[in-house]
Amino acid sequence: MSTSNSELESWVNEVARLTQADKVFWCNGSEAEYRQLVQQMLADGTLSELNPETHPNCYLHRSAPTDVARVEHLTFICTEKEADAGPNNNWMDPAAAHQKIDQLFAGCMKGRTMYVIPYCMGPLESPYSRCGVEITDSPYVVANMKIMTRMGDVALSRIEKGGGFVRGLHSIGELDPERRFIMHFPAELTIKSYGSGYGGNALLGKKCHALRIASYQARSEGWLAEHMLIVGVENPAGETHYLACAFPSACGKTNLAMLVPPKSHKGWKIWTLGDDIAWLQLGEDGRMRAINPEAGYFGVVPGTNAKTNRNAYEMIRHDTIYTNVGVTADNQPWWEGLDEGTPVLDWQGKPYDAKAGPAAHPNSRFTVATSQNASYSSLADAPEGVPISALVFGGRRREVAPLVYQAKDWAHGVLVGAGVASETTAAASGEVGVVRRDPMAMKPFCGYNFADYWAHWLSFAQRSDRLPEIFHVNWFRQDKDGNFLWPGFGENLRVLRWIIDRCEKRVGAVTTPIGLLPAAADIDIEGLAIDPAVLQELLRVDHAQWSVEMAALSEDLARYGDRLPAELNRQLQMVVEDLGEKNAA
Ligand code: OXD
Ligand code: MN
Repeated sequence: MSTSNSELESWVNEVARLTQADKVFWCNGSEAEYRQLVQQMLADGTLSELNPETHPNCYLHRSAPTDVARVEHLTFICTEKEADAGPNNNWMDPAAAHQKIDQLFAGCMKGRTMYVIPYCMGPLESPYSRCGVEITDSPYVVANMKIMTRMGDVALSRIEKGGGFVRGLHSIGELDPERRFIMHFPAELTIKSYGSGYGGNALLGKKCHALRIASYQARSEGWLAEHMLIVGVENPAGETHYLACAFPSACGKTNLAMLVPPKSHKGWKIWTLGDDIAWLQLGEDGRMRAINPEAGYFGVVPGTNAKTNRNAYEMIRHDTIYTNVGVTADNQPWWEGLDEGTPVLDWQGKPYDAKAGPAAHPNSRFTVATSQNASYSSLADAPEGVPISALVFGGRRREVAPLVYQAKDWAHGVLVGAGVASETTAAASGEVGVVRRDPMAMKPFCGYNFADYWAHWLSFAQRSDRLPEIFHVNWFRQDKDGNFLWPGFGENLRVLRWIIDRCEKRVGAVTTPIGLLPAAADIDIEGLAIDPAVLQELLRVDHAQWSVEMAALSEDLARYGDRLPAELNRQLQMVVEDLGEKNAA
């Protein structure tokens, strides 16, 4: 017996029988275990060591070239009724899905070691945390899970105290895109993932558990599992406000979470709690509190440099696993946007040829412990989480969405979240650069029907009158020639300040049909070379464009039919009517 939890013990035995693994290895989560796994992967070529002088304890993993991103078309939510998964998900009947994927698992670990990884999502002592166990045949997954979660003995002992666990079964299989599925069985708190070693498909604690399964569980338990970073903004007087912000993949969540205040902002500090996922619960006082279920960052590498994100740039100079970056002649990791060094090998290990493509894959990643970040907040370990002042949605939009606006109230904020849309990036396979609706930045991650999810969001208004204010931001507005209108990065603090001032009722706003906007004078632009006309443009609401936007949103919401909460339609109609009146005026 490796555990006193008989349910876990019998599941592990059952999986060992099905997969015919050579050995079963229970991970204890120690440093020695991590080092031993790294040595094993260095020996078999799964990892290579990067320059130990410049990048101590940093390793490079090159994935299979066809296994570089999440695969949404192969990701399924398996509920008894198709309607419970909703039009936002691919659906498969649970019995059929088990049968299909178990055939792939049968015998797949012959000659391999099966690792059992007990993990805890969230601080070990927090009532908001939830545990899981991932079984995998990939030591790369074990090493990444060690960085991304609280795993091993500490998690196992929490599981053994009771409270249940999510079962995640993973095999890299043959890494064959034709034999690949990521399946979720929310009612059984079970995940089965076959054929991919890529983070989002293989590190099951992350997207599969902490978002898809957790969002389903959160609905029945009265909380929210969201694709949000958590950041603390401390002003020179020492007051800190916490914000949870949802952006679609690769829209700069990691950069915002560890923003470096610009020189003009002496005395301001940023505290990072999380860069990808927030679990939100109502505290006893009616305020919303957030924990980050993760303990590491699995961030996009390209574009990271000392100017765009100094904290990230520095934290990935040691004790980091790199996946799919290029390397320089002296074996340092290299990626597009690094601003130093020259690649000699690309992410596939081939001689670098600029004409043949980038050195680093656009979705190349770093895996690093959150505690390595200079702006890390120790409150990320607080069992009670942090109180959230504002929820902020955003997307990558060349036009339409202004720099920032505030929702009129909670219900309108739910509509604002439901209306999030963004130009696609390399984080998921598929076409890059097209506008895609991504409600609450959860399109790939909501484990149930969006209509029920919005109803769940709306229901919070009945449970508390101290909910956070809701905002929408867009750092990505461009002029006709494709130049960004807003400098972004550290300067985004100026927008966060307006958001906080609104929460504190320290500043007014201009009412428009889409929500409340700042007066240009209320965005502090001291020390910023920005033309006042550009700021006006950033804060302009183009009614004709917004009418088109609302029509597109209405069409999208109509896909949810009768299940769509009437309140969401009512909110939409109010915006549409307001736009109409303003157009007529
Ligand atoms: C991620 C994603 O990996 O959103 O965080 O794709
Ligand atoms: Mn993400």
